[in-house]
Amino acid sequence: MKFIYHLALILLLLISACSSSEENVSKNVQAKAAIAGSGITGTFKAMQTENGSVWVAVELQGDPKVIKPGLHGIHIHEKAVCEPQLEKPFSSAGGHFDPGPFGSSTPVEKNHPYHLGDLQNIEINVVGKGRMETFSSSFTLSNSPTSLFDSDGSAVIIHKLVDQKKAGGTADEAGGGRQACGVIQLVKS
Ligand SMILES: [Cu+2]
Repeated sequence: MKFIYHLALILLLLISACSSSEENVSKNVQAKAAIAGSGITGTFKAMQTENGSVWVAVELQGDPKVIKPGLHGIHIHEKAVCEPQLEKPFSSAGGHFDPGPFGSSTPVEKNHPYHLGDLQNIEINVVGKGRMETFSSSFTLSNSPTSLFDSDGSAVIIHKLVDQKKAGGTADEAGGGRQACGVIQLVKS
């Protein structure tokens, strides 16, 4: 009887050890993107944290005549396709990332600014540089229904204008035209 008890205990310990090492793997998931647009470059970095939220940092530098000093909207968009040459640059990235149950990726629809991929604005200074750092609990980097690495991937988009975070606002109020884009990639450790 004592033997069975010990065996059960060992099995339990083994199972918990296995599951916690899996959790550690997903906690350490990291992502990056090289952001580029006409006269603008930058980086997007993300890491899944201990509590499941995702740390995000975006750095930009550009010609201040191109990327105007002030606030610019940043969102994660629904497809990993950045095409600057289109009539509407980077429209290939689709709408805002929003795979949730009420999801609609249209920037001008009532779900904005609560799309899962909506992020904080970035402030660009007078010499054309800016940094934005935030946490989001709206998406994951590891495998989940809200993972950025879904079948068509995701991209980060920098907008010409500030995102005024208005529900049901116009396209301009949600940041307007797209100035730069970066395909989000998993960082293999
Ligand atoms: Cu956007």
